[in-house]
Amino acid sequence: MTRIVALRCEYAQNPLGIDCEYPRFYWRLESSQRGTRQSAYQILVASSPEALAERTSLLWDSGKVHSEHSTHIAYAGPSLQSRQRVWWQVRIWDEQGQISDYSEPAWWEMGLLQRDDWRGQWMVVPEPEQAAAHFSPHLAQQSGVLAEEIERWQYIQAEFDEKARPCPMVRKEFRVGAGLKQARVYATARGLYLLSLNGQRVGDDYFRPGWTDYHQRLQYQTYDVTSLLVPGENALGVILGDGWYRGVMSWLGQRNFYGQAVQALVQLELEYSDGSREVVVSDESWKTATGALQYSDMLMGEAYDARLEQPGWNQAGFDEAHWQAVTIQPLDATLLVAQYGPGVQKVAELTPQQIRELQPGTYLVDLGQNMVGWMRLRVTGPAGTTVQLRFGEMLQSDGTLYTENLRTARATDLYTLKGGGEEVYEPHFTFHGFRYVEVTGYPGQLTNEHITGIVVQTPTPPTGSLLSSNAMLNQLVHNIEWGQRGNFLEVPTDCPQRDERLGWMGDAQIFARTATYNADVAAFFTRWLSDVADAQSPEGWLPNIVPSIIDPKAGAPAWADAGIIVPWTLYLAYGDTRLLARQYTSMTRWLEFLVEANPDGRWRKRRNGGGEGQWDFGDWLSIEAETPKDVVADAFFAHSAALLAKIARVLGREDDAMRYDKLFARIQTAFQTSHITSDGRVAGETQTGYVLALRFGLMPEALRPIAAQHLVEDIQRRGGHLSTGFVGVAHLLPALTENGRVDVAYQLLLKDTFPSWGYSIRHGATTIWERWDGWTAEKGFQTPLMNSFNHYSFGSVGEWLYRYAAGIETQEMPEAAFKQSILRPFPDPSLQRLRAVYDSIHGRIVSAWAYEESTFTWQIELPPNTTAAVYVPAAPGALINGQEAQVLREEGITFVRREENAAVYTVQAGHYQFMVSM
Ligand code: RAM
Repeated sequence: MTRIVALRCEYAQNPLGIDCEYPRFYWRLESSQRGTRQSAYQILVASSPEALAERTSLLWDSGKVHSEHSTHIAYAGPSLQSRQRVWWQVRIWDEQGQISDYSEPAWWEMGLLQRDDWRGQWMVVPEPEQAAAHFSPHLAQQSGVLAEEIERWQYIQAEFDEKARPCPMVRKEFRVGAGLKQARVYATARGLYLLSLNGQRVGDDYFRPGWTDYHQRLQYQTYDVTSLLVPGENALGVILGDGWYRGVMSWLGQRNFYGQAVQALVQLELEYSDGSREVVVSDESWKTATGALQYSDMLMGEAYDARLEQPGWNQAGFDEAHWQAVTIQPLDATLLVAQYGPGVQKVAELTPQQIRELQPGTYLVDLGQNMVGWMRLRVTGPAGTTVQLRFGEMLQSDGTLYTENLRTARATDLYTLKGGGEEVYEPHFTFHGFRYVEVTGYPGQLTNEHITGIVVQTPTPPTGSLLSSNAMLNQLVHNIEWGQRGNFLEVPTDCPQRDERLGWMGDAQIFARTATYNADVAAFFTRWLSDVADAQSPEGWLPNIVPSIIDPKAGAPAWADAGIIVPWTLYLAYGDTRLLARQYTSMTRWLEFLVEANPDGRWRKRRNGGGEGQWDFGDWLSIEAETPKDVVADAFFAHSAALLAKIARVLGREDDAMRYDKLFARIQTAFQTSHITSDGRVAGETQTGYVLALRFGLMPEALRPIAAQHLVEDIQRRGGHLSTGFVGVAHLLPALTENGRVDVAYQLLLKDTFPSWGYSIRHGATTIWERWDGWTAEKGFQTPLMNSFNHYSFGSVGEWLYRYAAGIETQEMPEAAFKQSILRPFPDPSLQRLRAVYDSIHGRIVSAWAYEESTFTWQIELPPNTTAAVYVPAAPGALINGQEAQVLREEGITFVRREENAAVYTVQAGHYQFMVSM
């Protein structure tokens, strides 16, 4: 019997408050039988669960649709109204025409779709007095650091101290009558907001309304607050933080980037059983004051003085006589959009592995894991005692906290006790990237019970797990996953700790495919890609950073190209053609903008904004190798053209596709003429040069073997070490594997001498480092000017682990998203066992192989409603399950052909085992 599970709408489980007119449905099939397939489906949509159950007055009945598709099925019923909640379920016919039961019902609810649905206004808070700063100076001056830079950091910090302001609170009391049926809050802010109702926090998400370019798009959130309300008097309370809106941003120390004054917009809608409605909105009747939050800044940290709390401020009956009136600004709702995907949430708690007392009252806490979030502190002591928490990723050689690499980011939280019992504190509007915490001024003995690491991120449900017989490799996988966890916070950030934390496009594109294996990042990237399109300049520039806060007209090769590469990657992983269509204008504008200035197929103009070269990164952070920037630029010019041709084809735009094919051919020729010699050498003769030429289809077919040989020789000359930077790294192992040198790929993977992935692991890394030489035994730390220990780019080797080592790959056309998988592992005896599990959008795919004496065993699992081309690695003459490859016959398996080192089969959904012996 086939069961239908995992119903999703716009990638979410029962989303509340969406503004997508024709949202899309997703489901998965569960079956214990081999070969289960869907031959048709029927979707029902109704206004209530009852109507759905009775199948009467349905809003939409798709009827029986003959289709195998179970993803991205768009709702096609009548337009839905603001606030409307609808219920849906689906049944399917299997391959034998058997009808399944209907799934459990699921729902989605529309947000506010019309501008005039908004009745609230912006509440602007009068600027409160400046907060006093009370820091203990800690910015150690160390030799080796550019003195001027330190001075600049100190200047920015001092300026912060001068200008930091307490976080305003706003409140409003209102009455709820009898017979309340349901209530929703629609809210957003310029700044960050924390909403409470009757003293209780609304929602479990953080840093709302999230980060978009607030000048172009501002998300609002929808919360179901029915259960928080009581008949009679109630109170709404909002605390406002600076956040991205006006807090300190980037190494430039920008402040008030989006605006000067924080503002809130709140609309509470009450619906009674008799059908009547009431609405409580932000207007001039709200009152404001400040309280315990002295300041809260994402980079600098937070200061909270519990003595200044205003108990009961967000509950009814509070005396607000001393509170001030807010001022009002009319609302233009044009920029408001519903939040897409979930907001930042707590995803884990970490207990310290070790707490050392450095001196009386000063402790050093080691969480054993470089993480992103904050600490929850429990403390008992006299009123007025201040506990200081400083955060860092590493320790200095004397065992004290290392913070210089945070640059301007002071990353310090201060909590001042109110006294009178145990107090529990967590910061509100800041986060840190750290493994170690220095706690100063703690009254009493600090133990594990008093301090806990709170890990936060934008929720992206894990979809991948990879386990091998090699402990170092397992740690690498762990580090890749934690690098992703720590940097998928609202936007794909480069790093989470120093004064940067920006949506660097180069990092995003190189890591995106790995990210899709590790976690369900569909909604996360879908949202961010609308920011990418927003960030495009009128002429066509895509920037290097999105949201764009540095230089909007400065698209560098391999950075700006994320605007094409990431949508394509999402298409591969999730099959999202609507996303491709949505981004299409942005992608073509970018490429045409380049073509216009570079008709000869060499990307020489429009490469770095002003042309000064400052934003032309080349193979960023490569090690002892300098790939010519022209090679990188032309390779990505070609790659973007090739991808755009594919994208056009997926979208059925054959004319465009042919045009971009031709463009690719032109760039390819230009590349070969300018950068490739007749004996297969790529200008610069670097690993990155070779792998880009090989992987992007730029190396003439006949020269591929010799080019691959040059690549391998370079690796060997370096004692089996890599030299790739951000641009080449993800392509290195795939290039070797595709060109017959999987052995070398494994050598690089498993190496632990410098430079290698293993080197950082041998020295205790728990996340991926920004630089191969972030720390070395010979030289210690790299310059603090740029040295993050949680930067995912080099973790992009994860893609190779899933796609090549384990061999879990999708067909691209006519469909992607593992509807038709290609299971083709590339094992190597240097690794005894590997098991990869990947929860694709169609369900679980498993590939697990092992070398056991003279047998190679491979187990696979394919989800219902999918098929795969399966490549069993077997040399000619080898027996598969005791039989010759050609004659192997089993239910669900069909022999297709013999390849040099593999027997190819078509396989239906199910579990299979292949034993290969000579
Ligand atoms: C660094 C960032 C990022 C990289 C750019 C070029 O400052 O951390 O990782 O993409 O530079």
